[in-house]
Amino acid sequence: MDPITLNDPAMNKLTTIESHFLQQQKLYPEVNAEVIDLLHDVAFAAKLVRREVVRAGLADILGLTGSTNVQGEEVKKLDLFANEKIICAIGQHGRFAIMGSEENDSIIIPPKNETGNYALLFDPLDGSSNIDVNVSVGTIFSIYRIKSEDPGNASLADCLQSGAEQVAAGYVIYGSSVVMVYTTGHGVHGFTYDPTIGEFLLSHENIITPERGKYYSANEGSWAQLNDGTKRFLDYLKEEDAETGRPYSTRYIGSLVADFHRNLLTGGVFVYPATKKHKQGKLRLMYEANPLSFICEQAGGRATDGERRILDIVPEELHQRTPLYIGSKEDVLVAEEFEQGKR
Ligand code: P6P
Repeated sequence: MDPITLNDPAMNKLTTIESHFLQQQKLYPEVNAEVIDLLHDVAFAAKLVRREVVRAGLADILGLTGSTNVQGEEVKKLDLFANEKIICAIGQHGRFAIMGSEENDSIIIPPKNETGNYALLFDPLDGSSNIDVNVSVGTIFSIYRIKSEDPGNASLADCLQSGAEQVAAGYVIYGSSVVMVYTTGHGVHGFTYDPTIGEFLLSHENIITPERGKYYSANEGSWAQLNDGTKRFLDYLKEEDAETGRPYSTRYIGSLVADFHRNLLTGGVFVYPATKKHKQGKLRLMYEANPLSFICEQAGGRATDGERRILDIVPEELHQRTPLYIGSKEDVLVAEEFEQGKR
């Protein structure tokens, strides 16, 4: 039998996320080496978080949250565990100037002599309340170049940049498989984790989201709290109209990353508007809406707060919230027309 040759179809290409990062840097020299290093660290942290998330159901055996497990180790809430792993994985290499986390009230500054030129904003484990019922959850992150001349004096202002300033963004969805999706502004690429070799392997190259979808994601249990525009938009999606592919199907998992990821791949729209309970919306601008909006636009989709492009919003607070309409471009445009009373 002849030895396999490199152009043999059987030579299935296995591209690890690390080698993809390096390819991106060669193809796009403006993607700074420090950004690539940070992406490496995030991918590593994701592997550590995955290890615990996939066995979360064993908490009874391992020890309940806040207690100690059979090894005598303290068992942390998984979102706090994820938070610590990401901070340590990023912090240990001294590659960042400042971090902002959904779990930390204030910013995280490295030791003076261990700093880089970038800010990392992240939600370590969004939807963590779903873990107990084995629903997919996710890590979401944004990377910005700081504005401060001296990285050793980075401040909150270096975090409070509009989403359009992001140099990279991504998420990890811990579901039936674990997938990491990222962009450096040059397309959107997805990698599926192979636990047998401990690598994220390229599985979704250059993701493009459909112009129009067939799913909508909204918590209609909040109907009484919704404004008239949102109610009319949701009613519109339920009407029968073959030409516009209506009625759409409802898909609402209650875990942002899971709903976003499905809509990104299949097409659809996710709406979390301002409600009577969440007057500014529930979702966070800096480490949920901005990173997902960067990815969505890179994949050909659209993301607004019903009026403004999410990436144009100038943040005032680290943990500020925003209404979010995100997904297939045509669906989001229709949502905006209802929100703005044009339909
Ligand atoms: P509701 C999870 O708690 C979360 O932050 C997002 O992951 C999710 O999209 C949203 O809240 C669900 O909120 O009000 O519909 O339960």
